Amino acid sequence: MLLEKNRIADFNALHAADHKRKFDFVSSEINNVEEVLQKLIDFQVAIPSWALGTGGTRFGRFAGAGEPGNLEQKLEDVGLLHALNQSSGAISLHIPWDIPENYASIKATAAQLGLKFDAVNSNTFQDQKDQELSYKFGSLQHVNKAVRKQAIDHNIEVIKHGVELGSTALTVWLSDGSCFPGQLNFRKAFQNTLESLQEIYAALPADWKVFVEYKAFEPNFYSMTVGDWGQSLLYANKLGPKAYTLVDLGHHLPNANIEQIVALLLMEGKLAGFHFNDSKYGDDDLTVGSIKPYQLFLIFNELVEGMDARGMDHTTDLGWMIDASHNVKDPLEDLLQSVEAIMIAYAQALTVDRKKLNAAQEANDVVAAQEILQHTFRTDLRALVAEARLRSGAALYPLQFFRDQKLREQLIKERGSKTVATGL
Ligand code: AOS
Ligand code: ZN
Ligand code: ZN
Repeated sequence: MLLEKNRIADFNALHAADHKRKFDFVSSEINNVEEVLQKLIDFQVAIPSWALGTGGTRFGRFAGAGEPGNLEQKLEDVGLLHALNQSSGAISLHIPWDIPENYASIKATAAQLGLKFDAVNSNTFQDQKDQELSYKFGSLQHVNKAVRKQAIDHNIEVIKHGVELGSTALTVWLSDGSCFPGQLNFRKAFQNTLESLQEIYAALPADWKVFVEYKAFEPNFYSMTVGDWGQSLLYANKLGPKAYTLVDLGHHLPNANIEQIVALLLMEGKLAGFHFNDSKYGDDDLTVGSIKPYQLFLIFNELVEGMDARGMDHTTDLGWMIDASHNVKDPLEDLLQSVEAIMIAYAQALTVDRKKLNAAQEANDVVAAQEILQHTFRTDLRALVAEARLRSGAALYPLQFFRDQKLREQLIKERGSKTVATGL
């Protein structure tokens, strides 16, 4: 579906006066408003290709209508999101759920839509049709060297796809672990995984990174071989300078202090980036900011503080990705909400009075420190984020635009009502 530019301009014109009133009010409260706006305009979050179809649960899947049926259409969906918010200029592919057959044409489509290829994801947590050996008892950790080799080769294959498309990172998430005590020798599982990762690492092109994603539990429920940030950081440190720890917000035991983990990984120069989502109980993959928006803000607060302290570039030095998908929402609406939540948290973090916060910390003024953070968190910065969109040619209110313009209805007309996106 092609969206004519003037549709967005017309929509924005309709809402211009209302927006201006809100923006003038909020910008009068912020001293470095132009600088903040530029950072918001530059910031891009990658959309996972597997979130464009209605997600399933392990009990069932209720496919939506007008879902993308192939990679080309997935790119179109992300292109549409990007046209609406100008903040989703990248897609993260999952092999073999996405098999780029004709690189040149896929790249041309992406370029036309203003999209880059973010980290590519390997998949050794499922057996594929016609696969020789099974991953039932793990992949990179497997007791059988032949299974490990198959999983290593797959990862190297994924890197090759990524190279063709212009990606520069591989994300490895492993479901490896055990379900029962005694099933696994922890040390051997770790060593096997490390050796396997070393072979993958050796295949990385010079300008590539590998992101090691950890997860506390599921699908293995007794132990996970990359179960927490400590384990991931061990691997990353042993592997070398191209290896980093990836934080998926849903992959911690309940109540973990994720913002502190982020601060320390940044300090060590080992933070890869994020899989953003939200959760109430486990790896729920809910819409970003839907459950714990304050936590999201606190994470961004550490990110901005830590990245600025290290002189890092907010846009390029970390991988910003969403990993959420839902069963009851329209996937595109869900993703618009997620990106919006990320932008708001980022805007808030950029406007924290850091001098005052530092002073409060140095003086052990606990009350003042809390006031500073909560003052910012409770300031409504939605108009600031909308202004950034306006300036970059996006829609002031992407979700409203999506609904007003009946974009899903249009996709259903083009693709049909019985569609199932490939993926989970
Ligand atoms: C799984 O829980 C992880 O979040 C991975 O990032 C996974 O590859 C992704 O969710 C797609 O299944
Ligand atoms: Zn993830
Ligand atoms: Zn997950």
